[in-house]
Amino acid sequence: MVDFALNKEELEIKKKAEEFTYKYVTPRAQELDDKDEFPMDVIQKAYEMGLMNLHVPKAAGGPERNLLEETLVTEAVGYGDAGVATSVACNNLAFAPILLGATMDQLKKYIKPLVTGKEVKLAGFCLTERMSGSDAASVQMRAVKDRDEWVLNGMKCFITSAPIASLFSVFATTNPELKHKGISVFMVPADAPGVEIGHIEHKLGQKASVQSEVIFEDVRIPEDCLVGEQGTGFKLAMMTLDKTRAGIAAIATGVAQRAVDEAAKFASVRKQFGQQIANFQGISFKLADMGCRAEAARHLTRCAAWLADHKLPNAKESAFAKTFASDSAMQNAVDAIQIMGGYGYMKEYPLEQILRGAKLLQIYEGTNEVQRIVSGSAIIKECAGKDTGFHLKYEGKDAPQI
Ligand code: COS
Repeated sequence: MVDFALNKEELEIKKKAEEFTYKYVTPRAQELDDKDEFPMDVIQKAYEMGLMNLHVPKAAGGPERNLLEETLVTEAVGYGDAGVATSVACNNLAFAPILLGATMDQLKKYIKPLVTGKEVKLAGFCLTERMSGSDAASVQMRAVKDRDEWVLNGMKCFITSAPIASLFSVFATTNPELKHKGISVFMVPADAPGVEIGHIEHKLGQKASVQSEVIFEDVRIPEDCLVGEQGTGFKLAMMTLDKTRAGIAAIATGVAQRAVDEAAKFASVRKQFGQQIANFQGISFKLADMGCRAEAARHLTRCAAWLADHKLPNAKESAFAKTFASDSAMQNAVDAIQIMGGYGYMKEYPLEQILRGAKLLQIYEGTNEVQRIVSGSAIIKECAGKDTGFHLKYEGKDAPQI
């Protein structure tokens, strides 16, 4: 049976996230963009309202909610500000490989203290390096075993929430010759000796999230900081991204919907040629396409999340959702500005900031080109040997070569 209705718990968390956005995010979005500072008070509020760390199991101090519920939260927060949504969601990304690979004892020791205190604690997902971006298997950061400790050396870049993080999930290789099979994931406390924050990035948009380099110099961590088996880090990274790309798609859906709503509101009050511009088909057809994109993005996103929640493969659907939703967010922001004309381009209106924030959605957690590699190769695999009912007229040596 297909059921598009949300259940009671889902509606409750969605409502709570919408209230958070309405009260604490939307009214502050322009100020946060101007200040370019991490909004700790806003993220603390999200934490207090139970909108963070959603997947952490109850036994490790978390609320043990599912991915569909996470997408409801990130869509609602993304509607107000994509940067705040990225900061609210950053722990989901950093914790995911740990939740996938660690034992309950490890979760109790390393994750529970981060999710049960009064103050919000943040974590960073350290995969990307200067020379290892889309090609995630080419990680250079080294991990060497020394008796009962791991010693880490290397540098990570563009790490979300790094300057204010308490814990990092770090991908490092024990043997670069093994390529992806040499990569493992480690939990590294941010205050471990040898961990330093490097250059802090200045970005085009999403100013309410912060990214920086993290430098690891002879960082010694106990052997129980290794997550899962040695050499499983790349798989854990891919499994993580299959989940979290649905979360990014949800932020993008929120952005796409906001652009529709602001443009429709403007078109309903703005009068030209003696009537509201919404009456002109040049405007209403554009709004129709924008609304269709936002709704389609929402369905793709929820489908990708639903599959993961039912322990079904979702790599292709997550990639579809992330690509379509972020392209839609960008297109809707551009179209909304066009509908609003000169007003849309001005800083007094929210659309120019929404447009700058939307661009990053097409880039982070795997560029949309990487998403197309993932979904394209899944399609080719699925179609191999598929009988479509169309058969070539000639067989054997006379068959046309295609
Ligand atoms: N789930 C589980 N395992 C997966 C997987 C998935 N979704 N995708 C790939 N794997 C496994 C493969 O099965 C293969 O395992 P075996 O060697 O045991 O057969 C292994 O991982 C390597 O797979 P593949 O050859 O496809 O890896 P590539 O090096 O070609 O990389 C891409 C594939 C490009 C998809 C990957 O590097 C990627 O996602 N890059 C983007 C990284 C990213 O998103 N960075 C942003 C960081 S967060 S801001």
